[in-house]
Amino acid sequence: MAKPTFFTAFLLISSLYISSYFSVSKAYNSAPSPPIVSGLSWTFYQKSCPKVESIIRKQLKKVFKEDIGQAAALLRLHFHDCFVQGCDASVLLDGSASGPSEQDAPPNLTLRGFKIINDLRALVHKACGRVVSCADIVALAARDSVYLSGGPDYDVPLGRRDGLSFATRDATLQNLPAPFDNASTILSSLATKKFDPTDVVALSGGHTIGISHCSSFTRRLYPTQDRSMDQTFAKNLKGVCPTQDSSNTTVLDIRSPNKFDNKYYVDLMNRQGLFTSDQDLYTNSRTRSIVTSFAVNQTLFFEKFVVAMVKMSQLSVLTGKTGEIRANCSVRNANNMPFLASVVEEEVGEKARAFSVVRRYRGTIVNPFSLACFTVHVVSCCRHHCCYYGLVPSQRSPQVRSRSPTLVEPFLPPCFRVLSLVATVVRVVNPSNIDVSHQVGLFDHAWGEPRVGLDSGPADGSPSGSPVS
Ligand code: HEM
Ligand SMILES: *[C@@H]1O[C@H](CO)[C@@H](O)[C@H](O)[C@H]1NC(C)=O
Ligand SMILES: *[C@@H]1O[C@H](CO)[C@@H](O)[C@H](O)[C@H]1NC(C)=O
Ligand SMILES: *[C@@H]1O[C@H](CO)[C@@H](O)[C@H](O)[C@H]1NC(C)=O
Ligand SMILES: *[C@@H]1O[C@H](CO)[C@@H](O)[C@H](O)[C@H]1NC(C)=O
Ligand SMILES: CC(=O)N[C@H]1CO[C@H](CO)[C@@H](O)[C@@H]1O
Repeated sequence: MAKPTFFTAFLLISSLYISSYFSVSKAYNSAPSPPIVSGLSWTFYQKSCPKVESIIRKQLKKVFKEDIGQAAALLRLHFHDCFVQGCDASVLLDGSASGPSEQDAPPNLTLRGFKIINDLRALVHKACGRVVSCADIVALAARDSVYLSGGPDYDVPLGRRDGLSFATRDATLQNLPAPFDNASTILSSLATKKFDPTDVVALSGGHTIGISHCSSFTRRLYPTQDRSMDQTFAKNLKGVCPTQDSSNTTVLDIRSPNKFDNKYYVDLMNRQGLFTSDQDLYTNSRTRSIVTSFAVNQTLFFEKFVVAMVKMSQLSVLTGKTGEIRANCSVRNANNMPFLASVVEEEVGEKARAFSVVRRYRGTIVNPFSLACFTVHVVSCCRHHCCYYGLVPSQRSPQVRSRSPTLVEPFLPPCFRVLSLVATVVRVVNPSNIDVSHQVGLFDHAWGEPRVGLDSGPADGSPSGSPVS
């Protein structure tokens, strides 16, 4: 008995050793991280998109080299996304396409960075297909914004899905604290999302980078000057914002406006916080000592910031089969007219190859919908090796059925989902004369045996050749 026990213990110890070895790969992971919610995971895209994080980081390095100010934009985007109905990328939904959106509510007046997110989405989907959610891209972009401007690097749990619905204007106003709020208001508002005072002070440290418009703080200057504000600081701000409604902007952290560091807390100790919501953290007795501790110890700030960010990044996330993976971060898939085109574009691993097949048969394709259908089919077959299993189970060939009656099923879902979507679209838009399964069957055959003419009828029942890889 001793032997197996010893062996088990050895395994346990060595695996502990290994996991602790990996967990220090990022500097701040040694700190206790908050529990991750079920459905999210640290390795979510390990198989389906192993490069997602390196693609995003590489691209953002490029973007920030041009304009480091964008880092702040992306960090704030994630904050707004998560605070209003959860980190579900609802903040990205384009109002003009599908009704009122978070972008149109007043606190979002100045959100920026949407294009960067959509560009990242395009890069990631080009590499992996439509598997990574916009919400995860936003969370990773926020992390990289922190890191690439000098802050801590940390792991982000992944697996968020994109929301289907907009946050109303009211929900947005209710969930985002105002810069005019005092610390006790902010503390109780954030407590409803399970943030403690340390989290609140750490998260506010996001204001160590970025800019603000005059309107967010001029009521501290006019008509009477806020007495908790340093005189010289106030005088300079009056220069930037000569009137209450000036449209100018200024930096949030005067000491190091583009660097993610702990200087924001030094600002607060010098009464140079820009918003009431910032400065009052140093006035309030529950948060004052936390501000001081971060001002004197950047390592401590980084550690607490990471904990709070990982918490924030998991607020009311959608996981599993809820929500969707948007093909365009600005619109729900259901409202996305070029959706078919983008499915085609993104599902393709070997884009050029698939399109050359499409081109070959273009002349025989009766209308744009069957073209889309065909294209999607070819493309998803290339990816999922499901080429000649047919569209619907009843249409599967006897040969396929007899060859692998059960084996067929595991192959079906990815291909089938895309195809049934196409079938639905075709039925809705053009109900009269398109027999989708017939056409797909036909093209199955053409794909397996190119020499068979397209006019030889449906190939269903005569699959041959091996799956295309
Ligand atoms: C605690 C409550 C918070 C309030 C009241 C607040 C308020 C604001 C306001 C009013 C602005 C300026 C908008 C403008 O006038 O252009 C701003 C900017 C910003 N906020 Fe917050 N915020 C809060 C929390 C956070 C959190 C938790 C983060 C991230 C961790 C964050 C990150 C940022 C960043 C990076 C900017 C600069 C954006 C840019 O340069 O485009 N804020 N915030
Ligand atoms: C904070 O603001 C709220 C709402 O405006 C107010 O009721 C409260 O008295 C303020 N607290 C402090 C300590 O100033
Ligand atoms: C905007 O702020 C700058 C200083 O940052 C100042 O020089 C300029 O005059 C301001 N512009 C307006 C229109 O007030
Ligand atoms: C700063 O904080 C870190 C992290 O909590 C801690 O290990 C370190 O001892 C602190 N440094 C000082 C000088 O207090
Ligand atoms: C995404 O959707 C928006 C809004 O409909 C549109 O303006 C934009 O061109 C779309 N982007 C792509 C890449 O299709
Ligand atoms: C930049 C931007 O989108 N600004 C809009 C934000 O929302 C207000 C309405 O609340 C619009 O007036 C702004 O044009």
